[in-house]
Amino acid sequence: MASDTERRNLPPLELHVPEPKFRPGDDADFSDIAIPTVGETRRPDIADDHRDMPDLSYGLVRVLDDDGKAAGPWDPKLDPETLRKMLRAMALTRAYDGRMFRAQRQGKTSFYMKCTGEEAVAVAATFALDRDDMTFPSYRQQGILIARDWSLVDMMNQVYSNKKDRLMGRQLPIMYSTKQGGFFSISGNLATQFPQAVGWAMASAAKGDTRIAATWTGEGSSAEGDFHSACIFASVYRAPVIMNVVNNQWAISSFSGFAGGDETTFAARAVGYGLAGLRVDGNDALAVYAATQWAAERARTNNGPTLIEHFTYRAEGHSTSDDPEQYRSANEAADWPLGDPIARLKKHLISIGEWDEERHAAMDEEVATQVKTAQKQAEKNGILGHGLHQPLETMFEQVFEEMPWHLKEQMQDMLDENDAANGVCKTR
Ligand SMILES: Cc1ncc(C[n+]2csc(CCOP(=O)(O)OP(=O)(O)O)c2C)c(N)n1
Ligand SMILES: [Mg+2]
Repeated sequence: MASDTERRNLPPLELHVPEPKFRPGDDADFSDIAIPTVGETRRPDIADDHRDMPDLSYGLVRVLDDDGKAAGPWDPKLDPETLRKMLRAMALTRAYDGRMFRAQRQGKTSFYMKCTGEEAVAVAATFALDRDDMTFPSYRQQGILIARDWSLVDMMNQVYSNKKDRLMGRQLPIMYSTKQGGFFSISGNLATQFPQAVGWAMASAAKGDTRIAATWTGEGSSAEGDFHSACIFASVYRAPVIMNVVNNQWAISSFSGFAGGDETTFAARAVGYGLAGLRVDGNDALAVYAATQWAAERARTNNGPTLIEHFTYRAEGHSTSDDPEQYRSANEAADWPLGDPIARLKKHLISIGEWDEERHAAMDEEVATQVKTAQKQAEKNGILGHGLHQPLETMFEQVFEEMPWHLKEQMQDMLDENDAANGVCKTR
């Protein structure tokens, strides 16, 4: 054992507290981010052993170069019609976000979250999945529902907690849930969807089914214990699942360094857990598509799960309750070196002669009208700004098959209190 005298010669122990590189007022400079050229990150065979591909966790799968040309081994070589559909779904997602954000500012709902700059992560991945594959999203993948042509009116009914809200006002606005849409209920408890997705995938395999699961979490949430237990289960049982970490650099006001992003890549966690890992340019719709297609094929052929890090940037605030100007440099979004996913796919389509500025402007108008029309229809069912549209009892119902006595008692207390508050007199 060291004596006190020996200890005196040791430096005092220190903790490292990560600091973001830029704060409000600083000029953000991303020139130190290593961006491999298109084609530099190889594409292994889908049946290759995960032990033979640790380099993929440190590379960056890219297809679109700065001029909008598609190249390299990951080019999914999609036909122009599919590319245009993907572009439209991303533009519709952005238009929907813009409209719903404004609705919150107008007092029509209490809360909204945009996915600006991250549209490719959900939309392009959904295009690469089968319609009946099961998705376990976080709150920033509304693009999945839009890519699956889900009704915007139905989504808005949930945001407005109105009388047609299929969740009957029991969820925070934007926490959609639809079994028919293959879209698992979003949970406010971060990362819970990860073990749920792995469990669903294990059940699919146990039943001899052919459907796979895909799940998404933010990089900040990947520091939760649930993320890590999900990785272990996925690896041990080779569950048919795709696990996406959306590294948009920020978790509200905490930068990615607090989740481990300063020390290594998020994809590199795959190496430690014995999973295939891919690091992907999340603003390149073709790269997201190609990586998801690779991982889906791998899962579907019993070659195991894949952890995909989507390297992207949260271009706007965390939610309607956030003001990013308080904690990050104002020019970060505009200077993000991987650009904007919609602008990049548009440029690609133009470069192959399958699109032009006029068609793009017309598409933008069409999606804006589509969203406006849906909004009018949804508002006929009520808006949250006008109060509750569901009976208070729904708060207690549909949880237990048989409501336990203590909940019955609490429900009655609530109804009595509500009556009293409304001046309803009861004679016994
Ligand atoms: C278990 C848990 N911890 C904390 C929160 C509060 N919270 C909500 S969103 C958020 C940030 C998550 O950031 P990230 O995972 O990077 O996802 P992003 O918002 O960037 O998409 C936090 C801390 C929560 N909802 N649940
Ligand atoms: Mg984040």
